[in-house]
Amino acid sequence: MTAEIMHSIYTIVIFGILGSSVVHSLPPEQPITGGMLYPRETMTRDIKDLGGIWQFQVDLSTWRNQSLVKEWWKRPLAENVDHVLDMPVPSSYNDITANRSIQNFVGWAWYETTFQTPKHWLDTVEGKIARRIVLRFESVRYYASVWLNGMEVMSHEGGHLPFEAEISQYLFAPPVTNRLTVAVNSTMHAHTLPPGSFSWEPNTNRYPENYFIMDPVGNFFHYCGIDRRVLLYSTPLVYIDDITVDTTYRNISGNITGVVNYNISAIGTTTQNKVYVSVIDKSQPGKAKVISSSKMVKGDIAASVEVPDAKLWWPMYMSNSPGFMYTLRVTIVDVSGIAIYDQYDLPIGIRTVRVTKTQFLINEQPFYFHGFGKHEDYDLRGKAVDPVTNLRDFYLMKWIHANSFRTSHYPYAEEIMDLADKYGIAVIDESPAVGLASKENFDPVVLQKHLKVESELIRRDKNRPGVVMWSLANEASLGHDYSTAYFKAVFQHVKALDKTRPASMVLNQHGNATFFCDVILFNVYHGWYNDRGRLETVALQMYDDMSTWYKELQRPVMITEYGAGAVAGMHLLPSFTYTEDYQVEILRENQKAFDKLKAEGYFVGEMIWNFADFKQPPLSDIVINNRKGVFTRQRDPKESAYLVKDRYVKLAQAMQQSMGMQSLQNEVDEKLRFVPENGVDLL
Ligand code: BDP
Repeated sequence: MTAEIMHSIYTIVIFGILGSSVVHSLPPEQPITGGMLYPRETMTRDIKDLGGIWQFQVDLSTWRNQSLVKEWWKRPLAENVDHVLDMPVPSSYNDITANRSIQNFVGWAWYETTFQTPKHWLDTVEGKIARRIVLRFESVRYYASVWLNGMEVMSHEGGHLPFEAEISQYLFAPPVTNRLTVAVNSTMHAHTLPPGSFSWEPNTNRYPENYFIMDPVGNFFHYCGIDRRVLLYSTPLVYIDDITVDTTYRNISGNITGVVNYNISAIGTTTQNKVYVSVIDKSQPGKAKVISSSKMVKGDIAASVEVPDAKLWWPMYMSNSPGFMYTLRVTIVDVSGIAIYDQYDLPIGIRTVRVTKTQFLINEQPFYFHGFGKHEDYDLRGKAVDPVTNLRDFYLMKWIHANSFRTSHYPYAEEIMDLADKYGIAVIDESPAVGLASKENFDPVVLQKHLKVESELIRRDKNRPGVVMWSLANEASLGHDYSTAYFKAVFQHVKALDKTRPASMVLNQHGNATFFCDVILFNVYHGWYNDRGRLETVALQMYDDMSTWYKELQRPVMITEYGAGAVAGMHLLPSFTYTEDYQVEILRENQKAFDKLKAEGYFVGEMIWNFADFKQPPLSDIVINNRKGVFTRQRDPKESAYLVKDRYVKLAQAMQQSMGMQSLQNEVDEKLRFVPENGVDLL
């Protein structure tokens, strides 16, 4: 299906839903082309961050369409509305003001900023601008249309993933100021990813006139807006467009030779250009190890480079230098080898991943996941990340001795993924396909969006050693032929795009589509969503579930969500739901089952739901947040954090021992605070 058709479908759907008879021509959605390498500064590339305080206003007109009818992008926002608000970018817009209609806003929200183009970006050679200038959004949730100086530039559907366009032709030269306008729409419905529901309430005795209700799927708050960085960057006109790396190694009597296979596509090159590729070991400043290869190119090259005495990328607790990263430096030069056209530094790790019937192998060694399902969710900022929270989360993961997390329920910011690579934290990288339930959610229109999202995600994260598995969906309904056909197509697509990683989806039920999963990832809340309060059933039921999965499908099995809500500071003896005591007991009962399953040899990991409390939509059974975090939303530990730390230290230690490393034993006594009781073992 072409981008134009997809775009017109979207246009009809979204305006159909909002009841407008006016169908507008929005800028066409960008097809999946180009590499969209993460903007990194090098000697040939520079970046201008457009973050800061932008102008903002929402279109509260009855049909939410007056901003489009009146073409707000044609004039400064302040000329279209009574007053404009200030809004930080990046940030979700919901929790910044004191205004409920902004917190829950559904429809078009308008952002505007101004900037000057750096003068040297516009230098010309033979009358033509000599640089390529790109405008990039790291994520806008959910639908974005972008205009520069009143001219349409691009649109993009789907949050959490980057999109960009070349904008040289729309720019004004300094001192004239450029005006950047972004319209964001957060309407979710049966054909968005994730889906939502949308209904009009015609009974004016009970609802205000023209009242609609939009409920997104899931119990995480529907944060919207420009929630990641907005960057302008420039490259030369001859430039490196994409790099795909796949690594392996030879191990001859402990002597490791890394093999880095690469595919590079360059734009604007001719046979007068050469590409140099080097692998740089930055851990040895001053005497960086550089292994190079070079080729004549025009367009794409595929080749490989060998790294003698290679240091492999390992997750935490499998090596004394976990997360070891090399730099793959790609340089385009002229035929003399002297004049540099473009240079890009890609961080890479050398490692392999493979699954057997019973094991998850990293560098051919069994890996046991012990970590968390997370959310991008923070006070005030909603889904916008910042370096402070990012690092706090990684320090906490280190403190608690986790070795992994899942990007539940959507792709996380690249800044987070960078830290996972660097610290040796294994990531299950999830798409935003959470909660596909009704037949409509499996419609061909949604399938096309799902395939596109997977393409965008793999394009973004394919080179990350920390990403060890793809999760294609969370808790989809699987009981129908149409859902089997749907997932067959999504799995085939992902497997064709990436042959180096296992692919799976997170399950909460059995069904034919489970057959496509390389690893069984299962969510279940014994003692919470079923048999609530009956602690003595938890370990038995968890063991029964997971061993049944293995018997049925004969492949590695892991738990991706289990847990219980606990309000920090609330205690009762005996424990009761929502106390910290009950959460501790639920986790401990589940963990008894995990120990037994692990001993049986096919159980490959455990992830708690959730790392931290997170904001929910208004729900009846809890105050404000989902309280299943072992940390509060402000990242302070609950009692359960000490239980988990006790367990994860021991799991880390077992992993070190299996790798023949010096164990953490000497640290353990000092680190543990929570000593489990000697209860009756029900297994
Ligand atoms: C699981 C969902 C997760 C929820 C969790 C819960 O995958 O998104 O937050 O339940 O209810 O089923 O806490």
